[in-house]
Amino acid sequence: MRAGRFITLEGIEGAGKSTVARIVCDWLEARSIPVRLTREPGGTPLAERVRRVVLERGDEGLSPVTETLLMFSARGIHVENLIRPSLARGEWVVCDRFTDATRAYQGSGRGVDAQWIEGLASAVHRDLVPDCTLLLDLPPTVGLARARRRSGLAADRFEAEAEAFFHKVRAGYLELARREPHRIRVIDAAAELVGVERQVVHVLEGLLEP
Ligand code: Z5A
Repeated sequence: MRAGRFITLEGIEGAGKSTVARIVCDWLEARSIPVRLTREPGGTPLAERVRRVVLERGDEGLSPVTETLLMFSARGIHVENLIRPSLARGEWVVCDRFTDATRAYQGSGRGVDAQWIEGLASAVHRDLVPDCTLLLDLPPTVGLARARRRSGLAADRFEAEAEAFFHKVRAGYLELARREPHRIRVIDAAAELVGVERQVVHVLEGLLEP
């Protein structure tokens, strides 16, 4: 059986990843392609427990380095128990965030050393690299307004960050896309949903070409 493909979605808060993830899955299912939708941090019961720890706004501090380690702990659990087995069964895995999020949020956003992050990435998931990453790009003002309309007041530690933080994260993502243009496809996510969908379908059609 042909191994499945690994598609990830990235972007700042409120970029529309969850919405687009659903569109991607529906498009693949309509073509009888087996697909597994998942997310990070989380994706399995144990990794979802780590998600709660890392996102919760508690009294205790969490340094950028510790936050990075928690992201990779959740990722290790997720890769071993869900992502690799699904790909081996021939399923396409559609994952809402993966290691590019750590590069952008902890690396560019929080200033964690990029080489150290790469070392952790190769220790945790070695050769596993997404076949395609859809980077939903939009100005932080637009993303944050969408996210706040949806969920009201800031609920987790990231949603509580100031807009300046998301400018750094966005710049980090765009730099990753500049370095890996074949893998990371930039989608104009400030467009109306129908326009976003058109761009995404164009990329998916390219993936199915022999
Ligand atoms: N994080 C990290 O720091 N390091 C890591 O390694 C990983 C994660 C893996 C949780 O992620 C946090 O973890 C995240 C980064 C950090 N925090 N932040 N920021 P998450 O992905 O679970 O949470 P999120 O980024 O906060 O996602 P979100 O707010 O749920 O946004 P979204 O999934 O990108 O957007 P959405 O829910 O699809 O859409 C938001 C709203 O906009 C919704 O009402 C939609 O109906 C609407 N929408 C969507 N598209 C459009 C368009 N095109 N036009 C108009 N309205 C739209």
